[in-house]
Amino acid sequence: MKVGILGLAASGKSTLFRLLTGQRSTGAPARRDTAQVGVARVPDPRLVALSALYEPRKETPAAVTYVDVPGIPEEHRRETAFNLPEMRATDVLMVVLRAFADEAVPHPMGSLDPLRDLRYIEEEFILQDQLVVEKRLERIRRDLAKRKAPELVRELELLERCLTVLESERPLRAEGFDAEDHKRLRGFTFLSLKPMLVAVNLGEAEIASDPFSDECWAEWRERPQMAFTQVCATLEGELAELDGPDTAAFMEDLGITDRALDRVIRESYRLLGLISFFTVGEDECRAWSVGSGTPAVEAGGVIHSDIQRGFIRAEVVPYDELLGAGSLATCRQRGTLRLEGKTYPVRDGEVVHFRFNV
Ligand SMILES: Nc1nc2c(ncn2[C@@H]2O[C@H](COP(=O)(O)OP(=O)(O)O)[C@@H](O)[C@H]2O)c(=O)[nH]1
Ligand SMILES: [Mg+2]
Repeated sequence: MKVGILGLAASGKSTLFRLLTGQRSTGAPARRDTAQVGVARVPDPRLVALSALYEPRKETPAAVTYVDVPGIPEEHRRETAFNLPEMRATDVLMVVLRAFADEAVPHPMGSLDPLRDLRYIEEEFILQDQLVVEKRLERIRRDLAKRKAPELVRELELLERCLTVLESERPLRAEGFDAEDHKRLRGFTFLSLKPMLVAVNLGEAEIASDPFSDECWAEWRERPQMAFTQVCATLEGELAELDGPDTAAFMEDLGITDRALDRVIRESYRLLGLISFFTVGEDECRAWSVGSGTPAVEAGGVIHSDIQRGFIRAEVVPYDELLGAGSLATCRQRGTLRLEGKTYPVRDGEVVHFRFNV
């Protein structure tokens, strides 16, 4: 599961990518030929609390993988890198919109207007998808003229529905396809079908402002499969240089209560459709990622294929019950530790202990 970072040139994508994935800036602007891939740890106070209880040798949070596009040469700055195979292979798109002013860094459109940039980017997604659909439809019609395959007819109908949506300038993510349709559409890697996280990159003077308060954002904020957040890349960079008590003091001075990067990572995780369950012990306390509704036996398989193969039972307790009780043994006594079978859908925030036998 990956999040692709997209946006116009000089919106702060690479800067945010480095900050999210904990890579130090080299100072030089990144102008690489290949997409960069990096991993961010998902901040989770529940895991921190469980670790405080168990004092394990190792604490392992969940992770989100980010992909940054290569630098775009000057002459192609308006033709964004949206169509790179690395971007198509992602599950969520994080669109970075520039709202910071800096005369030393020219904006490719000549002025600051995050909503205009978002509209432009969304139009680009829709256009790219439309090209893919039209090409495939042409092919299907040609094949159908030769032989009437029911599978092809179904695909034709689905793609015609997609075309109607795209021609009315709407993204596919808003269309509400069912699971079956999603499965059929997956291979096309449509850009406008991917959930979208909009991250407005603010200037330092604006950090306390809400860039989405204007009326013109209202309609966007109601759209499905989207999330909106703001961040100030330079400020997050400064925070990353500090540690411990310095950070807290600095944040207090600025009047900010939470790290924008944490918010970005958490929203990314949510849009990826992932939930966390925990395993605990003196060796390791760990958050594991599964899709919402994943049956216990498959959740066990995420940890080890042996657990899936030899699954007997899952012992399950919500993390806050465990924190209140102090140990799994006490939960067992209190009757809050439940025994669940293979098909039990694991829920966010549950501590799970798998019993298996191979
Ligand atoms: N003032 C200011 N400059 C920024 C901010 N974010 C990025 N930049 C600068 O803008 C330039 C382009 O940033 P970069 O991350 O490479 O943009 P990309 O082309 O979207 O990957 C760099 O010189 C950054 O230092 C910000 O929040 N404030
Ligand atoms: Mg870049």
